[in-house]
Amino acid sequence: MTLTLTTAGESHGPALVAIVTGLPAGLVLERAAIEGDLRRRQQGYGRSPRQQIETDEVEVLAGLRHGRTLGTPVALVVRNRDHKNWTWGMSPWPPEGEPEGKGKEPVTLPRPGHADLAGVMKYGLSDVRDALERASARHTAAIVAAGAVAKALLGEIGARVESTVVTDDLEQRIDEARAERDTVGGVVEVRATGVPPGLGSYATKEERLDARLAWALLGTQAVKGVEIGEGFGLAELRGSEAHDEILRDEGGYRRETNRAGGIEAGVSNGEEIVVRAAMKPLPTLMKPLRSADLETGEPAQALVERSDVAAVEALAVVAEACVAFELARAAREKFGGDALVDFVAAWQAYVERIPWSAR
Ligand code: EPS
Repeated sequence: MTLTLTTAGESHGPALVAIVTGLPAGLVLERAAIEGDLRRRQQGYGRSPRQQIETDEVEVLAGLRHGRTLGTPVALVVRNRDHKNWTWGMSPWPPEGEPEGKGKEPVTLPRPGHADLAGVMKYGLSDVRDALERASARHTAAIVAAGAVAKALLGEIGARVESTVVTDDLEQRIDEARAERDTVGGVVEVRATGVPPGLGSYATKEERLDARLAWALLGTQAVKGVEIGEGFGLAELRGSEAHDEILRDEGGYRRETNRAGGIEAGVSNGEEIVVRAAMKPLPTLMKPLRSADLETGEPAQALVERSDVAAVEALAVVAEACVAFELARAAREKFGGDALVDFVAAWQAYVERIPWSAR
């Protein structure tokens, strides 16, 4: 039994879609919890005026009845309110009869750092819009909706996932960048408590929990680096300084330090899971970098259009969703169960067997 997530949707298309399979039957989902996370993702200092257009809400098309999962695929939809301005430009069918609107003129000035140039070459496109629409971080709304579902499942076994921005003086850096018509990135941290030892496995690469978290985070727009626990800092330390000594008391095994970030050999060790992700500065610049026109081959400046100065606070919420989804997936693999009660009973029997108390 595993959890899967498939998403579809373009930034200015009609909607984003997330389909989650593998949830047990009987899990209570709350609209307010999902929409609360969608709103959190939209907030944050430095976002673009696009966020004044969008007020993300979730629609559930399948898998839920009266607020409880049926054990069948759950289909979540987040509509793009901005689509009303793009009904011609992003029409799924030839836009005959649609009033002309945004997206009519092909984009031919690829932005360094975005999917634009690699996308047109890879897919044989002539309009950069055909690449950028799916590559857009608007997609992360679907990830956050699915992450909220994963958090509901984790809550049933006492696990909780939170995130924060760890870059200092972010607002000041954003103000400075905005004044210079530039963008900034930053670093976010996700912490998960109450995660039992034994999620993931050292048996194969695919099962390693750290690899799965890194995969999920690096698969997110603008993320260029991931570290677990002390991460890159561990490379500077001696072994005697780097590892978390094992202590035992009446509560079970515990550590006084957590440099491993709660994962050893690809397996959760019962300590808090600590993961950081580094976000590059956003590539749509008001003061564009050099590029080349796709039609003429002539030197040109990259596309300039509405953009965020920073979306680091949004990334924190997205990273939280990614980590929650991967932890929930690993928990489904470990505890199974078609009904939520079976899943919870398997977790309970396991944590009673092992000398561990939640942290
Ligand atoms: C994005 C560009 C901007 C962002 C968008 C991601 O969109 P637009 O071009 O419509 O102004 O606002 O992010 C979102 C819409 C969102 O909800 O996060 C990009 O190119 O990645």
